[in-house]
Amino acid sequence: MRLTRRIRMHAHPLAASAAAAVLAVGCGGSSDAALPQLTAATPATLQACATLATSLALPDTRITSSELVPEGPLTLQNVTTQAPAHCLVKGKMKERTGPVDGASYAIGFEIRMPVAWNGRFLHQANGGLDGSVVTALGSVSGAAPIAPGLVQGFAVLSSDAGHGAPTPFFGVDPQARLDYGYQAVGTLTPMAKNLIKSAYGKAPDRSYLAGCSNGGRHAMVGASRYADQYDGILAGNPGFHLPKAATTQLWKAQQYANVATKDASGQPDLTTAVTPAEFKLISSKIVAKCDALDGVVDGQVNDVAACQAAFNLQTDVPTCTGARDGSCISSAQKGVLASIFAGPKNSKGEALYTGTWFDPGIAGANFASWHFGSPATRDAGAVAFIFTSPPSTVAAFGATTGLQYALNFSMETDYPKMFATTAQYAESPWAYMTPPNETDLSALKNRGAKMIVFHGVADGVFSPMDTANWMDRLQANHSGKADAFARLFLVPGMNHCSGGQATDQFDMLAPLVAWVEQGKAPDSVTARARGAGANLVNAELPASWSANRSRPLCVYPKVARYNGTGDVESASSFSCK
Ligand SMILES: [Ca+2]
Repeated sequence: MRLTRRIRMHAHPLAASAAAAVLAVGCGGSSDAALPQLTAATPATLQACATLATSLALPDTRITSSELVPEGPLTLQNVTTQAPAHCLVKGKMKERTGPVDGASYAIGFEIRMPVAWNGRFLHQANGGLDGSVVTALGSVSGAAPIAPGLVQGFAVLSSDAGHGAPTPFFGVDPQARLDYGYQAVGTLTPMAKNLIKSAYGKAPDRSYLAGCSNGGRHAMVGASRYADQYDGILAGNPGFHLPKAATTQLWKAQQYANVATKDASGQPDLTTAVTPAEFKLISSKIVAKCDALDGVVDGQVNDVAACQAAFNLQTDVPTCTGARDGSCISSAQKGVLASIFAGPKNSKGEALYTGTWFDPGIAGANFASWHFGSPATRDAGAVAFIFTSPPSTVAAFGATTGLQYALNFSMETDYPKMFATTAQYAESPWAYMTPPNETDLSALKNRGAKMIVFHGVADGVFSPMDTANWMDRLQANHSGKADAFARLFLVPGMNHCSGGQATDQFDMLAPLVAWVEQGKAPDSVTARARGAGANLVNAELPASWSANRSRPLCVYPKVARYNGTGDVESASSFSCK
């Protein structure tokens, strides 16, 4: 309902800017005549590689290796990509010993620079808690990208964001917190540009910052803090309000505990709160109510806003009269789910984070893992050490379980610690984790840079509604003309960065480059299902979908609607309206 109201509110300015964009694409000109048009990058060839390890003298930087990697297969996250010949440089910045825990810290990185370079720098921002240098392949957009950044010819940087393990304990170190929050990106960027200049004989013509999840957060923070350093920003399923999202995960655990089965020691097994069969049931009822709203019954719900108005958890899903057997949802479960989808509130009724949407993708395994597994295994430690000030101690945290930490976390007295500072921890978690002035991207806009954001509608941890709200506020703060430099694409059915019953394979990097360097503003991006024959098959696709179903992803708040004729499996039969 709220979304519908917002769309109406913005209908006029959005329609106007969309019309301008269509004109601009037709003319091949800029999407907004008032904004500068950045020139296109030009290719170059690698001039130096192995010698970089000894020849480079960059501030606060130790190059640990540099070697030429021949063209060949590169496997990352179960996907094998044929990578072009490239120079792989590894190193560390700002090596130091932490004053609190005495541990060794550094900003570890690698950069992969193709022999045949497109003239562009891609800063691959990584997910989760960081803490490992994920292979710098540039897989930053959608599930299992066919042509990641390195294959497209980018020089790609990846880092561990300032700590060497993907665990939350670095949060006791004040500087490691800041590096994770934003300073690693700021420290690495000039180093990477200098390194690229040494390798090719020229600095990158254009620079891009991209990632999903926490990587999407890095990208959104960069859009605010480092707008002078980047020409294009790509933020997927961004955790740009991560401290609120993580504490909400703990709150969810508290809600689910009310309807979960308890083990012999009295501890709730959260996975029993709503079973996979029960989520599938709810998903099927959402499909039944909402599928046709976009003009075609195809198992996909593109009109998210209309669906929120149409679907009613209480009346559209059968209420159990006896035992739970997968064919019904108990009244108590409905109460918990209604509360969780509405979002957390404290005892004063104040919203502590945004709620989320009902979407068929909530039946996805990834959605369930965020709701039931993550609070105890991931969010508890992250909140204890990184998102509250002062951080917990290893001894105190070790004295309890992750689940108990989650269940005992007070939304009244613990939640506000994300805004706290101490003499030792001088910036609050909220300050270092989130984009300052998040709805004022004037610096980015005014120099001709562009930003693309995408978000799966069935993300189990970061609310897509929160991201859409941000886009609404960005529009309002930029006189309804934010589409000239920032666009949001919702991905119906998609879970956190990938998965779910969705067309979740797409490339937004190339469209971002075309927008930045040629003024071709993207009105839609084609996405594909990963059925049989895909490079990484999505086992959750309904059997009724063709293996290579395609759909347009649309600029929010437009949605993909069936044209009334044409192959239902093809994106060409749909239009963004
Ligand atoms: Ca449909």
